[in-house]
Amino acid sequence: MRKISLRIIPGDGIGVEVMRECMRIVPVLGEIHGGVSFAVQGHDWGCGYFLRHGSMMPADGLTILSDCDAILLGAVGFPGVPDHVSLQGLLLPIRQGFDQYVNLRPVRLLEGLASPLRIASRHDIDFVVIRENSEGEYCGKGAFLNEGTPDETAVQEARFTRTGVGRIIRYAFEYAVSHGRTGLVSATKSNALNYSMVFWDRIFEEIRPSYPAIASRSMHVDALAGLMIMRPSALEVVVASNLFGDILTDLGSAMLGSIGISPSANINPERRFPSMFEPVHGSAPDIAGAGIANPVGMIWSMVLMLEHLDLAEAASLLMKALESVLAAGRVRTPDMGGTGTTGEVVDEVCRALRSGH
Ligand code: GGG
Repeated sequence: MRKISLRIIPGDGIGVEVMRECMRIVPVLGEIHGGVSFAVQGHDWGCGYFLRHGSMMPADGLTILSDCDAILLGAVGFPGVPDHVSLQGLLLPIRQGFDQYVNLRPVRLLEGLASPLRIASRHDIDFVVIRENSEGEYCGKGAFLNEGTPDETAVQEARFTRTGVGRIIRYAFEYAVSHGRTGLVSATKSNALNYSMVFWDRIFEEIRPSYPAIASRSMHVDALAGLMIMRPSALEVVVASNLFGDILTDLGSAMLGSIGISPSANINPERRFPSMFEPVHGSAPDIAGAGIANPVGMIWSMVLMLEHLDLAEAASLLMKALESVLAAGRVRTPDMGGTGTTGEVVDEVCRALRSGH
């Protein structure tokens, strides 16, 4: 029996209830697989922890997490703690400390979802954003200068290294090759960002000749955002910097009809450290505690986690169960036009998983 050690950080707001409900899926996965069991250990880190202890997680948080097979994270941020404090205190130290330099975010319109876009077929929205996740605009460096004077200035650094840019672009090309994708777009803004994005583009140009079978090109991120809306079928794999990738994938979620749907995987491809899986959505304080948050992003993130753990069959069964529940459309949370609760959607997924459809 293979034993998987999972660490869960529900975090803040709807992260708590979404995680609580989705954890009911874990033993069902063990049941249907038969040869795997999951040991789940939770951590109450987040904004509540910050208000009690003055930090978002303990000083040895990364050491505590380091021996697990995977981390599941709910959501981070809540009124009372500034957003930059919560993000810089929990999410980013894990992503960067564990060198989870790939943030994989599929944007795929599953059957039963209603895109606000006018599209001919749901298959028109099916691409993956590979977001750089370890540096760039999220390096956290900068300064406030001349504070309290008329010359007050904020300087925000964006740090791009040859190693960091090269490995994410190569990963995106390799992803395209291994997933039968034939097109790749690199998001740039080199007209305005005359150092960082000129450098990004230069490295992209160095790497792309090694992948002649992939039709690759560079696009300014603003034009790319337009293309996502006007002709999403033109996209297969997008590689983007940390900030561009974050913004494009919130747009990607909106294309699926709700921010609650999209999954993400923060991956350390070399497996030197655990990887972390989290829905794209945030903590949604406005509906926190109401029991109506959409669990689809978290369930889909669990599918990505199972794939990363080389549990391909379990991943495919869970995805099939999720897709059949969405396609049937009997239970939906309000963001998807229904009146169902988080728990009711999870009940349906567990039922579908047990019955094999
Ligand atoms: N589900 C994770 C979460 O709370 N995300 C909210 C957020 O602001 N994320 C920023 C980011 O992914 O960079």
